[in-house]
Amino acid sequence: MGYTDMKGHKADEIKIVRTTSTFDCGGRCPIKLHVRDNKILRVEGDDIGDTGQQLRTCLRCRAYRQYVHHPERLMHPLKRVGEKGEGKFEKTSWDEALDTLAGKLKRVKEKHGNAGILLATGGAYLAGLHNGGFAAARLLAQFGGYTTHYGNISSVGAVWASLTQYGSVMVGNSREDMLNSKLIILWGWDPARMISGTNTMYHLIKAKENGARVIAIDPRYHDTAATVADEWIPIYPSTDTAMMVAMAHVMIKEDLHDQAFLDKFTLGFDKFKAYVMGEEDGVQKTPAWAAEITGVAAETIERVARLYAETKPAALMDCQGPARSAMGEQYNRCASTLCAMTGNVGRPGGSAGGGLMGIPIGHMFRMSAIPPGKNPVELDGPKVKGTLDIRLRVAKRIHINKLFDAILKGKAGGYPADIKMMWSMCNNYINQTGNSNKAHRALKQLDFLAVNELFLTATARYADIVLPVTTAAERSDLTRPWPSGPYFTMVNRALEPLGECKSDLDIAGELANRLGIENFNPFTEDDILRMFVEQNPETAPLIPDFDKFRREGIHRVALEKPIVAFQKQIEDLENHPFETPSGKIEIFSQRVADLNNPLCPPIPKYMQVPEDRSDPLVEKYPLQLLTPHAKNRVHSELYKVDWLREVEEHRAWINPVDAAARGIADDDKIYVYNDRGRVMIPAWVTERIKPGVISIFEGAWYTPDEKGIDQGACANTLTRDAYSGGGAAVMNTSLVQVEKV
Ligand SMILES: Nc1nc2c(c(=O)[nH]1)N[C@H]1C(S)=C(S)[C@@H](COP(=O)(O)OP(=O)(O)OC[C@H]3O[C@@H](n4cnc5c(=O)[nH]c(N)nc54)[C@H](O)[C@@H]3O)O[C@H]1N2
Ligand SMILES: Nc1nc2c(c(=O)[nH]1)N[C@H]1C(S)=C(S)[C@@H](COP(=O)(O)OP(=O)(O)OC[C@H]3O[C@@H](n4cnc5c(=O)[nH]c(N)nc54)[C@H](O)[C@@H]3O)O[C@H]1N2
Ligand SMILES: [Mo]
Repeated sequence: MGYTDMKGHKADEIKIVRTTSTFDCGGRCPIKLHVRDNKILRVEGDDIGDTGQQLRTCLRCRAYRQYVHHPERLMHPLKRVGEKGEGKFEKTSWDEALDTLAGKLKRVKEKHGNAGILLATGGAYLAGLHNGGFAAARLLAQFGGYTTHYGNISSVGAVWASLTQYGSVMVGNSREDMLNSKLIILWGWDPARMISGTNTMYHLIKAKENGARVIAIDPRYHDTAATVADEWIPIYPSTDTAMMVAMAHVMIKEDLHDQAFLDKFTLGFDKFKAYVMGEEDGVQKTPAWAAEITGVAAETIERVARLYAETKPAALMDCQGPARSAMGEQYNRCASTLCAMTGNVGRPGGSAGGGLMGIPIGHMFRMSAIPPGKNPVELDGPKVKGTLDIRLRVAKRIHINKLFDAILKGKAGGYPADIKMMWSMCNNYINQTGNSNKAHRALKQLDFLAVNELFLTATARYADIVLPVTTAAERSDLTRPWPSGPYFTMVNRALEPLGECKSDLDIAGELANRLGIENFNPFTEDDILRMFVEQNPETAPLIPDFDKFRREGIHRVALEKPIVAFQKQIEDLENHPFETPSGKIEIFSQRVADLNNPLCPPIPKYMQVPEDRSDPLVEKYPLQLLTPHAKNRVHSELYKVDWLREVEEHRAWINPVDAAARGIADDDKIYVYNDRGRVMIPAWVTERIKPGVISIFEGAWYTPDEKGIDQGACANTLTRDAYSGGGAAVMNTSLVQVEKV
């Protein structure tokens, strides 16, 4: 293995390790790390591979070397010596750090009971089996239990919608199926930036070259639109459902919908129709009605409705950004309803909607939360049937976007426990959940916080103890590709742990010894991976040779034809019913009706919500704030990497009309603020955003100055810690005002 590189390093001094990262990213890139003297020299991308499919590495994995060897990476345990949040720490030993954490766990258990221990896991733990969440949950369950959160902050809206409508979260087609589409509607979907499966953009460009017409409906003229769209339709945030409902109106009125498909495969279309045509509430949901709400001209809505109904097959691609908002799940449900009305579900070149885009292959583990059942604190919770999501809600958990509110208010505020301490890993929640200033107050108040981290993040600054963990370059793991597959990836240890870093698994093991839990890690990191692949019904039939998989870091699944979600159901409903209670696509859901929650209508509906344009608060805060994901980071990860910072400066997108009205020129420093907080950020004055809307990418680190102004311009300084009826975290429904600094 190896070569002589430009600096004359000899081949035998360099080892090449095939691996992947574990970022909570929309892609999963196979990479080759060239390593010498425990240092990554360079990062190489994927080969063509035995299925002829090259999975091209994007900018974030290309910067992996700068991330792993970053000068600010934590190299030894820290204990806080300054105020919480101030960032003053001093070096401590592993023994002292672990003794402190173990001692605190024992004291809280004794004095307040296990429910006082809050375990916060995160987005990042989803990407790797050995990332902290699973080991810590196992440990704390054996220790008598803990309180934790439910509702993935990422995609609950879409999960709720898909489970309601289809009874399944595997609602996506493999991406090459887009080559069968004649029309592709990117409805709040920007895969050039958020990837959505490593090869998605490749197939989307191919589809375009193949003659597909592409329309983007988004408040922003995003990178994907700029690359492939024939048309951009700017829309006000949180109003998509109104446009979709009006499209249904056009189809029903002009008899463009596929009634035979609806009769055979769906339940409750008549109820939806009654709502759309105004029989339910006296309001006809016409294009003129929707134009007022959405800022999209009535003629445009009519034209898109006709085009979508008459072009076969057509793929309406809704995603999760608009769903991460107040009533966000209605957008995904309504998209699925349009997909059914046009008969595109289960058909090559069509789509099922639902926002998740997962295909049922390449998932070694599907957990989007710690599974219920093993945690003693939850065992006496009410027993309910229903989807995992519903069971988690009643299992004495806290909604993820209410984590800090729960710390502040405890049982008196209606939460399941009074939180005395928090152990946090694989997340940066002060930064990534709504209302960072409230989170700041909660973390100031909290008795004790321990954080397993790679960097001194915004959250870690409040910790009493910070435990330095290894990157995926320093350990072995299994990872999931973003749900497009079809391939499996393996993390191969390329480096010995840097500094004094330890893996989350080892940290849990050493704590177990201190808590008197015996035989906690009977298997090594590597044993677990082998057993997982060889014994898992998802992977065992597909990966016949673990050692080869391990060597190559990737196992690609050759597909004879594209995978199309629900194709089996559409071809043979009798033998393959949908996994819903009725066995059909549920446009009306009795399960939801039974919840009796006015914020959870049993058919998809447009509803006005706080902080949309109809809120009187618009007088004070006239701009709608969007908080999409940045191309040069994964949330708050990679924030410190210089190469990636150079890619794009953190600036707020603002339309020239809104900028001129406030005397703001391009690159001026501006304040963006509302009652929750104030950030300072340079302006990017651009016609790429709809007037009345401003956009700040999520993930920049919350950095309040002494006046409380967030100099880091974290988007969540401005968002609410709210969730909608179906559980979607409200990240894209906030009103703000802007002024020049
Ligand atoms: N580079 C990068 N890629 C990532 C991530 C990352 O942090 N960085 N994170 C990964 C993760 S965990 C996830 S969950 C996914 C997230 O993927 P998404 O949820 O799809 O991404 P977002 O950027 O939030 O939003 C997508 C688009 O929706 C638009 N949008 C927002 N609100 C509305 C609305 O009300 N109406 C309409 N029509 N459009 C709206 C935004 O302008 C944006 O263009 O991305 C993954 N990929
Ligand atoms: N306003 C707004 N907010 C959002 C969103 C939005 O669209 N708008 N998107 C939401 C979405 S989709 C998501 S998924 C969440 C993500 O929310 P988080 O999961 O909180 O975000 P990350 O920045 O990915 O934080 C992961 C942290 O884990 C650390 N880490 C990485 N690997 C390991 C490991 O092996 N062990 C340990 N112990 N730590 C590790 C990283 O250094 C990083 O600090 O953010 C949500 N927040
Ligand atoms: Mo996410």
